[in-house]
Amino acid sequence: MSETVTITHEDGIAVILLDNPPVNALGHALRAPLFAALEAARADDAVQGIVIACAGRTFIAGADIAEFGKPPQEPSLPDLIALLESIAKPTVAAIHGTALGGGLELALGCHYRVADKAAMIGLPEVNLGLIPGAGGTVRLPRLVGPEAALGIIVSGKPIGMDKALALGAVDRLAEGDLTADAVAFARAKIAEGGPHRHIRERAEKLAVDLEAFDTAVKEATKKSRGLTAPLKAAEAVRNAISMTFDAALERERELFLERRDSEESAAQRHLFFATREATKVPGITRDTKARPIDSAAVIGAGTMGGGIAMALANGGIAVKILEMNEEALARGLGQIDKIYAGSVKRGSISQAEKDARLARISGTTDYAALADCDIVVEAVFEDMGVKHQVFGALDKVMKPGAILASNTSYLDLNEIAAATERPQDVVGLHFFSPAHVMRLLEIVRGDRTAPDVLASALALARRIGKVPVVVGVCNGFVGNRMLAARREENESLLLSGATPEQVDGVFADFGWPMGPFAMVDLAGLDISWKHRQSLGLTAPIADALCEAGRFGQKAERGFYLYEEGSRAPKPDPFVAELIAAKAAELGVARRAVGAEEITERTLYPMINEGARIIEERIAARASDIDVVWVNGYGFPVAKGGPMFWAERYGIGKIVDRLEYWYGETGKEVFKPAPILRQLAFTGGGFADLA
Ligand code: 3H9
Repeated sequence: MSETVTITHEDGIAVILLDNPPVNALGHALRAPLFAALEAARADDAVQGIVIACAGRTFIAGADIAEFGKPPQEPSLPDLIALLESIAKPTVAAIHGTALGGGLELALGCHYRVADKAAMIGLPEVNLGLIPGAGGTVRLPRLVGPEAALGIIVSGKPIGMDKALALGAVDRLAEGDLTADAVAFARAKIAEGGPHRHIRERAEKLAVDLEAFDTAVKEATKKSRGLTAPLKAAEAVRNAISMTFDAALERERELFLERRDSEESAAQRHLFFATREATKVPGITRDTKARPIDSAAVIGAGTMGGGIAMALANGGIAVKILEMNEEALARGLGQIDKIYAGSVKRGSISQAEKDARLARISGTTDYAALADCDIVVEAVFEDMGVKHQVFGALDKVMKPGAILASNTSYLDLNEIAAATERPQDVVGLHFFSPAHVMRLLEIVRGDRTAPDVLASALALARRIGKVPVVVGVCNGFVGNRMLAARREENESLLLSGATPEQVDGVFADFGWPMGPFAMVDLAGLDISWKHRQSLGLTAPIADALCEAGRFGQKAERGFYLYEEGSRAPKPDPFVAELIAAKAAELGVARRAVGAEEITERTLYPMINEGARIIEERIAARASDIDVVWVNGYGFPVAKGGPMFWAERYGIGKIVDRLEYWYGETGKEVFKPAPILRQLAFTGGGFADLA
């Protein structure tokens, strides 16, 4: 008996109840007493069977992630499972909530699994840069077959009980009270008299064709995005077929320890906690009650407005889209229909699901029709005058207490809020394009945004499956402001002697899905051209490309050439000549530019801007910036985000090089932010700043 583990005896069955809130993670505080309880039950002749169940909202959700990176404490999870396998009397895991990672592995150490109908099981270790390390890759293939196990382990996605039962991963879905059902199940198994086989004794499902399995591995690991864990997880599952049980188990452990100690896993674990930390917002407590949101309106049916409407409808919210006229509205609604039809065609949603989502979306051209909506999200042209008109109109018609949100990507939210008599109800909801796909949501907190409006925005994000980060008001907020800093040297790098393909290559080597020039080509050069013109800015190379009609992919030429129907960028001698001519015109001497210089002049200014963002409290913490960049801008997951990467790489080294480039160019982007200088001096990390 301990604070976290209790044993009760029910007529020959020992019920071991684990209680380690919030998710019964298998930290040492749970493992040690559980080990003792299992030993006691094994030794007790009065005990004929054992049920392991959990209190609270879930069965064990895995190993305690916070323990990785700290000195290990015995008993380990594999020790616990080995102990379970030494028990001959029937052992039953009673699963509710989510049995994940080490939680499922523990359940696989039992003879049987009884589950609640709404439970989910999975091995999500790859999402943390790990592989299952307590027998999951060896036992699950024996239970459900190697291909099914491969799918579950490499995707890291939990499965529901329909699938789990069909695969044989669980033996029974409970009727009524889960623990009582599991106890009754144990009794029935005792009455049957066995044999009670542990999974290690079941090898029937391993008789598969290895060649076919290897083909399945290729398919399953196709989308690994350069991450190592999915590949290693697949290797471990293959070992379960090709090696003896114990040899495969031993190799799994080695692979797990390798992954656990890798930078990749450290980065992904950082992101796991960072994502959760980002929802803890200064000034908002558990008592801050969110306003109910059942209906929404979106102003504008363009790409952004349509995407936002779909994101909301996908989350089960009824949405009205407002457009200026019937024609624009019909175009927007037609586009939404087309996108959903594409999803049906690809098999990602059913026709019935498409119909249900579309049924939630309606259109109007009349502001008065929006009056009853709980929230309205404006997604019109990025112009303060236009925003003022829209918010002025909304202020007149929306019911009291409705949340007025703007999807602006860089404008001053306080100025937008000033167009209304209710600035406390105004908030920024900066979605990323395509809004129904991209997971990031920057929630912009204005000077007067009410705490319950922020709490509502956070709850809404959760409901529609977005990753929210609350940011303060400044030009471009966190993401676009840092992007501007990253971009600042693009043109001068080219003028100095680098080529677009060389710069993009350095980005690819770092792990970015796309370099800055390929990205501009994709987004369209005309868009940034218009933006520059509105601010009276110029960019000699990009402006010249635009003047030559090279607007990027859509024109089949931009910084690169694109063959008809292809998205593969090809270097273009025309661009090389244009760059050389511009350099000559501007008197810039051309020289060889190395990969290091490219990194220093793109990534370092971005990190420097991130530090300023922390200084100005636009972001509450450095890890919020990492969440923004990984989820919204393709920063490589394996590197944990710009601020995490900077800290691991060495802030001192970065500051030295920023100083150097500041000395060379005098440009503000290189002037090290005071907190970077401070951390370089003290050797501390961003977390020490708080
Ligand atoms: C593993 O098992 C390795 C083994 O194969 C081998 C070992 C040898 N540890 O997400 P929530 C915290 S690897 C520590 O907001 P939800 C979380 O940080 C593990 N802490 O709730 C948060 O704390 P706070 C494999 C954990 O209802 C609080 O619990 N398992 C862990 O939206 C609530 O979490 C996984 O990868 C943990 N394992 O979702 C599962 N899990 O309140 C990871 C959660 O202070 N967990 N916390 O911010 C999840 O996917 C979700 O948390 C879960 C609940 C679905 C369980």
